[in-house]
Amino acid sequence: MTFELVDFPIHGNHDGNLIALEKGHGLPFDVKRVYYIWGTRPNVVRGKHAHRKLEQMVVCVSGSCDFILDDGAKRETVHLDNPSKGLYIKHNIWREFTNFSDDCVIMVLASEYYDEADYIRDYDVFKRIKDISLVEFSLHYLEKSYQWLNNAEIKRLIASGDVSREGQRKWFSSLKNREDYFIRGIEFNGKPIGSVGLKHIENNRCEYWGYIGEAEYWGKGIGKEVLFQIIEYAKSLGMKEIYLHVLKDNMRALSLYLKAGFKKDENKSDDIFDYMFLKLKEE
Ligand code: T46
Repeated sequence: MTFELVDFPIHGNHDGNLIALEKGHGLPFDVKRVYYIWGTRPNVVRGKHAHRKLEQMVVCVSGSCDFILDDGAKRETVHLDNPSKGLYIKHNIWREFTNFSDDCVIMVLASEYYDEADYIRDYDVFKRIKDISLVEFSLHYLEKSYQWLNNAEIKRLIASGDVSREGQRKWFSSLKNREDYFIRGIEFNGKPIGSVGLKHIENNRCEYWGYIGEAEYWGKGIGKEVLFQIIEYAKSLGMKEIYLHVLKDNMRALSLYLKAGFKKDENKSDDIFDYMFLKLKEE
């Protein structure tokens, strides 16, 4: 199912109806924002996006409209014409809505504050994100990373030192005992393409690192999605700041970090790297 249709309990009173929504009673999340949509011409198609994190409860409080929902594999249309029903849309669902009656008023209860960075407005990117998974960094990834980190271009871009199999093995077996370190393999459509993680996890701060080792996957927006997921993970650990360093001429990475909200640390600089940080907002 790409959606859930929730029946709200109606409290009749004074010969009329009343519906009350609160977390646990009709609503599966805390509401941070409410917005209304009305006065849309019948054939306009709104939406055309998915959300990375946002969950919403959509209520057509007057009139009617159609929601088209797509999880990347399946497309379903829901006709909304009843204020006692809520359309619960989780994250990572593409939505379009149209066929508005003249008296259509849609009320949306949202789990997050408005954030344009949460929108995925390109359908191809939406589909691509579905193919990305962060998976256990297994021995298979260790072997892959040996190849990636011995590739001259990657070695240069992430300024990594020499990697020996012996050193790698020692490092790998130390991972299970480390609480200051987090590592995942990046998988695209089942294929290992890179590695990402957090290090120096201490005092509510940590350092982001990551690379896509398979060059054919560069420039496809995968790094952005991976970064987004790791930022969310860092928030879930209670981190207040993520920092990183990036080669001054790694323009692609620099632009990605700036877009994600990282700022250059003007107090720290050398000829090789830019140092950047991102303050994480309290949830
Ligand atoms: C969704 C569907 C059901 C804000 O400034 N704050 C807000 O909270 C919202 C929702 C929108 N805006 C601004 C952003 C745009 O400049 O309002 C303008 C129209 O927004 P948008 O083009 O995203 O509108 P819809 O109707 O296509 O989509 C909206 C929600 O954005 C979206 O989250 O799921 O309704």
